[in-house]
This record gives sequence, C-alpha cells and structure tokens, in this order.
Amino acid sequence: MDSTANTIQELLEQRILILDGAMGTEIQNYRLDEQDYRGERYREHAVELKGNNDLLNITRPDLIEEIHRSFLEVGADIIETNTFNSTSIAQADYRLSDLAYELNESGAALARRAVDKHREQTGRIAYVCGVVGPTNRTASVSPDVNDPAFRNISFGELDLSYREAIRGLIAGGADLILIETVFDTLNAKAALFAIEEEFEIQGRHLPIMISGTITDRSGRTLTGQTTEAFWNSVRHAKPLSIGLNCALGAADLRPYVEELSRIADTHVSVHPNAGLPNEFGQYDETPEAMAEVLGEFAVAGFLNLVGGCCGTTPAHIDAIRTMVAKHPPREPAEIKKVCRLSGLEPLNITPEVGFINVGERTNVTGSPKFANLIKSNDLEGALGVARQQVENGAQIIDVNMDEGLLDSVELMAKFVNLINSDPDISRVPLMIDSSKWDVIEAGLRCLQGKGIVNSISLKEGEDSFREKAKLIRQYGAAVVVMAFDEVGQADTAERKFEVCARSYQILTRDLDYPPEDIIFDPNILTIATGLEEHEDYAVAFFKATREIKQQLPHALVSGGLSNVSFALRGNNPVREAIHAVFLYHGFKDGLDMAIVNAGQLGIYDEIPTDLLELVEDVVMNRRPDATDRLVTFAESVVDGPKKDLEIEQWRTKD
Ligand code: THG
Repeated sequence: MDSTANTIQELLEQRILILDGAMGTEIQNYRLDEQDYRGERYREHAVELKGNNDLLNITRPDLIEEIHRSFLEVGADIIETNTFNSTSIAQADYRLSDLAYELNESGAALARRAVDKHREQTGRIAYVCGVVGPTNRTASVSPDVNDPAFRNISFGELDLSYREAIRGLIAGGADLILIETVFDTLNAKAALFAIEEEFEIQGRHLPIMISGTITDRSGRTLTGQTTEAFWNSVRHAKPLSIGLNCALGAADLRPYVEELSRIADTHVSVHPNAGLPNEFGQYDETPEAMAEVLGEFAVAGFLNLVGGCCGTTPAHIDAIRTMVAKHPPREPAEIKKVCRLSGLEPLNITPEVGFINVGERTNVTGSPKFANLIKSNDLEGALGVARQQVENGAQIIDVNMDEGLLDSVELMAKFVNLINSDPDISRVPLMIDSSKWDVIEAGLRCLQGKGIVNSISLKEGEDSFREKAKLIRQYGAAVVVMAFDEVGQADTAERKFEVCARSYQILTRDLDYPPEDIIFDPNILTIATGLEEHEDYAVAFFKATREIKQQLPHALVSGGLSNVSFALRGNNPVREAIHAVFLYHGFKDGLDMAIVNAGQLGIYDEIPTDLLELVEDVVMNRRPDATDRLVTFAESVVDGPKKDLEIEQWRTKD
C-alpha cells in the first residue's frame, strides 16, 4: 500500500471520516445550458451534451473545482471525483467514448488541485477518491424479456472500459478508488478485476472502497442480492471499506447498514440520498433531518465513513459532520474464518450449517437426461434440472458442460446466465465444473455471486497451478483442488494428503490465497469393482480427510460421491446405501461437502441391517470377500421382486 493508505488507516482508527455530498444536484444549481457543456472544444459535436456532467471536468473545470472546494470548506475528508459516468460504456450515449481516459484524468486532477489548495490554505489534509460508476448496462440481467440468456455488456467489455477509467484516475492523482452505486455485483466484480490488473501493472496498490445500492425495501440490489450476498461477492478485494449509497434515504437504509456493520471485517461507509425523491424527483430532506438519522447510526456504532449522495449539499455535510463528530468510529467486525459464498443469498460454511450438498445433476457427463436436454437445445428443460436440485436440497449446484461434441465455453456462459435470470435457482452459489480452463473462466465471467471453481490441481505442474489460482482469486471464487499431481491421481491416503499439503503450501504461502476458500477433493474413487487394489479407496479417502482437517487449517474437504458406486450402476437402492454409508463415515472424519444427487440420498439409519452390514464391509474394507457378498446381494435385489419391495420400503419410510 502507498503511504497515503497508512494515514487514511490511521485516521479511520481515530474518528468517523466525512465524505462529500452530491455532485450532480450541485451542478444542477448552476442551471447550465447546452453551450456550457460544449465549451469551445465540443461546439460542433453532433449530439446533445447537456446533462453529461462529467464533461464539465474538461469544459467547465472552474465550476467543478468550486463544488469540491465547497465540500472541503465544511470539513469533508474525502472528495469524490466527478467521474461517475466517465467510462467508454456510459459515454457512448454522448458519442464520447474516446474521451473516457481524459475525463477520469482531468476529474482526478481537479479534485487533487482542490484538495492541495485547501491544504495550503488551511493546513487540513483531505483525500481524493477516484469514482468508478456502475455504467448504464448490467452484466447479469437480460435487457430482452424473450431472451433471458442475452446480455448487452460482457465482463470483458466492462474490464477493458474500467481499466481505462482507472488508469486515468491514477494518472490524475487519486488517493483511493471508490466503486459506487453498485446495482449489479457482476459489474462491480469486473471493476475489481480491472483494478487488480491495473494495480499489478503499475506496481501501485491504492485502497479500494466499495459501495452498493439497495433499490427498494426488499433490501436487495437491483440484481437481487441481499446485503450479505453482495458483501461475500466482493470481499476478496480486501476493500478499505464496504458501504451503501444512493437509492433509499438514510432512515430506510438503517437495517442494511446495521447488517453490514455486523458482518464486515472492514470499515463501513454510508452516503445516502437526501431522503426519497418528492413528486418532482427532487430530494428535499433537510440537513438537520438527515444528520439526525446518521447521528443515530454513529451512536449505534455502524459508521466509519459517512457522507451524502443525491440531493446532499455542503449544508448537509456540515450538519452530518457536526452530528457524528462526538461519536467514536465503529470497530471492524471480527468474523470467523469460514468459506463465505453467495448466489442471491449468502452461504457461509460455518459448523452450524452442517454438511453441504452440491447438486450433481447439471452435468452433461453425469446425467444422460441433462445431456440430452442440452444437446437438443432445450435450455428451459435443462434449467428444470437445476431447479429440481435446489428444490431437493442442493445448497450449491455443480455445472459441467464438458463433452467433446459441445461448445462447452459458449454453453457454460449461456447456462450460467440463464440460471442468473431465475431467482429460485440463483439463490444458491454455483460450482463451475470443467477440466478446461477456458470453460471455467467463461463461467466465472458470468457470476455475480461468489462461486467455486471445480477444479485445479498440480497435474500440469506448479506454474499452471499458480497462474490459475491467482486468476481465481482475482475473480473472487473459492476453489476445489484435486489430489492430483505431476505423477498422477493420488490413490493412497499418504499420497492424497501429500499432494493436498503441497497445494496448500503454494496457495497460502506463495499466493496469499485464503485457506478457508480452499476445498480439497482427495478423490472419491470407485470401490466394489472386483479389483483388489480398489478395495481400500474409501478408507484411504477417509484417512486423508482426517489429516487434511487436522493439519491444513481452515481448508475444507469435498468429493464427488456418486463416483464411489459406479461399479453398481443400474442398482440404485444399493448405490444409495453405499452413498449413505460413505457420507456417514466421511462426515465423522470431517468431510464438509459432497457433490451428490440431491433428493436421492439414503438415510444411514434406515438401511436394512443385512444390507448395511454388507455395505459397511465394502466401504470400510473389512473383509476380502466383501465385494462378492455385496454383489451377490445386489443381484438378488435387482432380480428378486421380494427383496426389491423391501428396499423400496426402507427408501420410502420417513
Ligand atoms: N470431484 C470433483 N468434481 C466432480 C467429481 C469429483 N465432478 C463430476 C463428478 N465427479 C461428480 N458428479 C457426478 C455426477 C453424476 C454421477 C456421478 C458423479 C453419476 N451419474 C449417474 C451414472 O453415471 O450412473 C447417472 C445415471 C442417470 O442419470 O441415469 O453417477 O469426484 N471435484
């Protein structure tokens, strides 16, 4: 971090910092006409420019600097640049996309000048916060009701556009970067991705602030995320602050600010509008009324940074500053180091949530039914498979499109987009399952929640492993790491643990990867095949699981459950009994989650005693003839109607 970061950090420990108020509504007070916006330089521009406030950074810099000064004079510590719409994407409406870099650079330079002059005159230090707006497009919602998988902006386009904006902001002298008014978390994730890339290239890491917007009283963002789901999606960027702005007035934001304050292990900011808009679309909450509400937030201990959005004037900021000055800043929350995922809703893998079921059926190689739906382009039907998994209790869904004849990259993106447009399915986090990196990346680039990559391994050596892990972290996902290395797939307990431990070291020590976001898969291999060397596979898995949980702090363990019983394909009752027994032992040994056929999990205690004994023998490798005995029994189950009935009875008993 730069030296500025240290001082902001220090200030944040001492008091609640003051952000400035609205730029847009202040500009309105000047009642500018078309000519003011155009200036000399754009006198001949083909389209109307009135309303393009960011253009004033170039055509009326005097006025923007004056507004910055007015907020500095009432005690703002952080000045936001007039660059909310300064992306090539947002400027396209004015046919000024080419101006994006310059708008950002000049916007930051103006704020810099105002702050520096203020310091010369008063001795007071303030900071320039480079504003990155949401753009006028949304990467996780279709603008076409008839085509829910369609998007009019992609992650890649956002990434490029944001990088250009950020370069300008840094060149102009910004001290911090603020991604604000986030209504679509996927847009914000693209901005975070761009920032990380740019910081890396420049070798400079400025503190990042993130502020979302909740658009109505449902307490969700425009794209449907709850406050905590939003936080889980952006937390990987380790922002200096997380907060809420715009939309609702301060009073209506209270429950969501309270929630952020409870869950955020960083600083919390809030800069609301001056109340809800009146019938003329104006914001008319008085400085006193707004300060009253925000003062109460400070008393409640919710705040580290506070300011105003639409409709807030220097008088508002003055009143707010006076009100919060006597209250100490909030202490960042201390939260448990656990894997925190999200879809539209959060999924925190705490011990209290218990075992996590990952739905396996949305997999073209694992479900012939799903594969046929995809191949016949019945995506609605395929979506039904995902919905059925969630309805049957899957808390995450695994999506796999790896099939030679399919365009897996395109299908992965399309299917993830489709899932995003279904609020019942996109409630849960996704697991992007592919052995091909470009397919994984295609999925990650469509995901507004925090998902899981399935999987990476040391199979192709350390370099490729590191490269992928670094990108996954930048995309903000958790990762499944298979126990596979340059030598091959680990099949003994020792090898499984050894490969996982080596992966863990590289991830946590070299790449600073959060250990709670690492999910080891020590390979659930098929048992009961009749081959002696397969007999100990389950036992080896359990042993490795115990060691991973004991020796690799905070890491999780998962596995693909249905693999274990491939040898008994065609005999679902027996397969389900094997699954139940496997999970029973796995869970005891620390298995946190498994990819399963949600809705078809047998219950250990309900397995008939004779079958249970046979299955336990096989799973725990208790006798050399275990497989033979189970297979003989299995045949009788399939062939004999009487046994079949018995099995059916234990399955349906609840
Ligand atoms: N580890 C990780 N990821 C994985 C696996 C793993 N992903 C894929 C797979 N293994 C887990 N998913 C499945 C999905 C389905 C089945 C097995 C594993 C399965 N399908 C039935 C079959 O083939 O018999 C389908 C039968 C039917 O629908 O008619 O068993 O280990 N990280």
